[in-house]
Amino acid sequence: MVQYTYDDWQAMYVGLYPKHEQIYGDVNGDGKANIEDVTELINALLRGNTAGNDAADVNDDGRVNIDDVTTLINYLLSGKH
Ligand SMILES: [Ca+2]
Ligand SMILES: [Ca+2]
Repeated sequence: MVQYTYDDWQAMYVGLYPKHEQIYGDVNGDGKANIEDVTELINALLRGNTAGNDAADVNDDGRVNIDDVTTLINYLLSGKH
């Protein structure tokens, strides 16, 4: 039986799940920024569980709040995505 080291497992994991580039405003992580992300962001705020979701901090000020919803909506309306 083959013995795998930690490094082997890590290499395999990285191969299976390459670090994808984070898409601006992609709160739900489906690879696109759209109205669903606004919904997801609002729901996350209402649930109070926005921790650990960097994408939820749309305006990148270190906090997740209603300003990020506004920023995301403005970004989507701007058509720059
Ligand atoms: Ca999305
Ligand atoms: Ca923010």
